[in-house]
Amino acid sequence: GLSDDEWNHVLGIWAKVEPELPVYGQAVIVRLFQVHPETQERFAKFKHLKTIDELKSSEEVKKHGTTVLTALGRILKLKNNHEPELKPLAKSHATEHKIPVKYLEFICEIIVKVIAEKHPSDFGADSQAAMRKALELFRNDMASKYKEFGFQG
Ligand code: BLA
Repeated sequence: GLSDDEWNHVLGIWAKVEPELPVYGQAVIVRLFQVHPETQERFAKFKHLKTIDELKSSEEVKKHGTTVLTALGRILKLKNNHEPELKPLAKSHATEHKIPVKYLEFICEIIVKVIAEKHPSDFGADSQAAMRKALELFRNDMASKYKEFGFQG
């Protein structure tokens, strides 16, 4: 787990992200699809979006981005006790969406980058390191739940 100090860093920057969740969510999903186009193919509902302008102007992309960051925020706020929130998410991702752990790594790295771009002065080295650690904990616990649901990830 993370220390109290590390969680304070994580939740401190998250409090700055939260008022603009849809803006961050949209930026994260658009970037994910740009940098790792194979991830877009996992979404039946986004297959018709071909250009960057179509992605950026899609209300559905913004909505999905908001869903993702809302769920992540709930998990982060539970700190080291995120199991109840994580389990249903791991289940859907293992059995329905079948999202490899590698893709979780992709999106987590993009989340850190997008926050760093939008909050250059509030997201220093210590905060970034703490956020990376929290996201690693999230991914590791997703990966072990995946295995419980019979998905190798
Ligand atoms: C759907 N993803 C969801 C849902 C939530 C999240 C809450 C809706 C409920 C559910 O189906 O369980 C949450 N998604 C997250 C979180 C992250 C995220 C917390 O990306 C990352 C921090 N899911 C992934 C990744 C992909 C992905 C990396 O974690 C794609 C590469 C895909 N999530 C995905 C898909 C759906 C989904 C395909 C269903 C979308 C739909 O058709 O509505």
